[in-house]
Amino acid sequence: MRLLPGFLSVERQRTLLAEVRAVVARAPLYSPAMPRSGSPYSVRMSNCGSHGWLSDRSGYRYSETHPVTGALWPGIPSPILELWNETTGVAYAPEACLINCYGPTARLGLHRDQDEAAKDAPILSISLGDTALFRLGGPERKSPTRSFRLGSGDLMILEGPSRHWFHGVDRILPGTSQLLPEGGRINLTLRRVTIP
Ligand code: MD6
Ligand code: FE
Repeated sequence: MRLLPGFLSVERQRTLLAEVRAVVARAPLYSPAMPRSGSPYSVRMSNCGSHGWLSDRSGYRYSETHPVTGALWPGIPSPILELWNETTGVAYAPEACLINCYGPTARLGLHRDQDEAAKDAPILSISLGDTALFRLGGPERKSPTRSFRLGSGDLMILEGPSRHWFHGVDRILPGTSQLLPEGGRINLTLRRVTIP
């Protein structure tokens, strides 16, 4: 795992936020449902890129289209693509950018990201807004975990073995950032889906 705390200047965070707002204007945040149970996540989601990650009663998958509007996802904005090129060290482009939006009480359970055919490609995480208490474990659900804060402008790259480690968001710390006037946290995860 590679943590790049404070990688983004406030100016760069604002640029990314404006790009995310423009994406969400075309591809609105929706409330995904858990496989089988259909219970809703506390996190709202959207995507940009040729592939968008979805969760619903029938399972997890990548789709070219928004589950509510049926429209193709907007492209990944160039300031976001540039961050991938600056930090990951891989020559291929990302295909999916999952947008996770947290209110003050939202959380994300321990999981692994395993729906990508490009299973060893790095995942770049970009945090904006309120600080998250992030938990990173190991290769098995029962592996020991440690938790640390992800604040606005921090980047994290899961690569190598850590690409397959369990992780989640225990909670967010309301009022820790001024970036989002409405409060809360936005996390972007950039992924390669198909084998490069
Ligand atoms: C989040 N992040 O920070 C959730 N997944 O809101 C993730 O689930 C995640 O940060 C894969 C790689 C990096 C991540
Ligand atoms: Fe994840």
